Amino acid sequence: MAAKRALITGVNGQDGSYLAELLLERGYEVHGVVRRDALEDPAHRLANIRGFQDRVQLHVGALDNPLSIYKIVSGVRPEECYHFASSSFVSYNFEDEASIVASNFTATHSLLSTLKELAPECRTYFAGSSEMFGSARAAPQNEATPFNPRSVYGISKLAAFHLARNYREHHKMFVAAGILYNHESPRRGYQFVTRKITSAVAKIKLGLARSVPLGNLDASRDWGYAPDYVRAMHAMLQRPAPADYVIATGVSRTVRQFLRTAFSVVGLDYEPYVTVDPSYFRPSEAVELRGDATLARKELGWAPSKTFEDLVAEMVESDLRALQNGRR
Ligand code: GDR
Repeated sequence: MAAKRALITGVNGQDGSYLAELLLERGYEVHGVVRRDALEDPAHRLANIRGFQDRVQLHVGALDNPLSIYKIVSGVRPEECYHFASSSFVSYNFEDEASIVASNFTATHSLLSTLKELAPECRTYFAGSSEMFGSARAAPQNEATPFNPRSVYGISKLAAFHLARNYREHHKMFVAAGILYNHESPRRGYQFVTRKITSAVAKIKLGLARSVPLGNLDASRDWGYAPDYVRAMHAMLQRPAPADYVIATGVSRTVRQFLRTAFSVVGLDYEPYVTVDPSYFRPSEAVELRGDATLARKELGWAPSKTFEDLVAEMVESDLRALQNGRR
């Protein structure tokens, strides 16, 4: 049987890279879209796919350019498409708003409308976010919880989510959306709080830094393990019919708990090493973002595989090894 063809936008990001590995293991022909600047700085921008880049067919594309998407989709004719390319940092900076809307909403529209014309049978995954619940009206949240986004990031994701639903309902395309809670790994970007902490812990342990400046230590999140979350995405596209699924662990923890656990991996107490910097505080912090993944458990047979403690330990140990090997 011919290998299934999959197209992953943002293949070099955390989720794109884990999903590419999963699909390669399952015998897919994997195509990935990256931006031109990634090819110009492969040591950093393609680091996540370094181990298997020769098995992924890379396409240079700008998702804000509909012609570029059109050319890629017409060449690849994907059977499954996973759309990750977007701005992933939840910024409250007004200057970022236009680019967040462009990358989260307009690019999703370009991709879906192109797939509708060129590959209407393609099964598509849209990456929604718990930020769409924003200042959530109830906890834990499931697929029926009302959305109440509180950032342009959440608003633009929610608009794209509604678009994805409309392509499913009106154009009868197979479009599934994950409402994913925070998911972390050694491939997480350094601007996110988990990786910021684990990389600082490694530096502090090795005497390369003295402290780490952070924002609200009492903010809480439902943190899971990214490789588990890409399993769920793949499972969504294997269902008889498309739907939306919350993917989460169901347990929320504070930034302080993350800190305590991360420092304990190297035998240190976090308090002397943390400074609080008000510039990292967010104007309207989401209330309690904690997901209820009952539907995913039932329909996808999905469950998280790693404990919070093991996730944090894996990230700290990976950052320590990278520093010891001179990779960071
Ligand atoms: P989030 O992730 O905004 O939830 O979005 P992030 O790791 O940036 O923040 C998590 C929580 O930590 C608090 N915090 C800090 N955050 C950062 N980045 N830096 C700090 O110094 C700091 N100090 C405290 C934040 O206030 C927040 O409460 C992630 C992204 O992956 C999104 O793309 C995705 O949609 C959501 O998760 C689900």
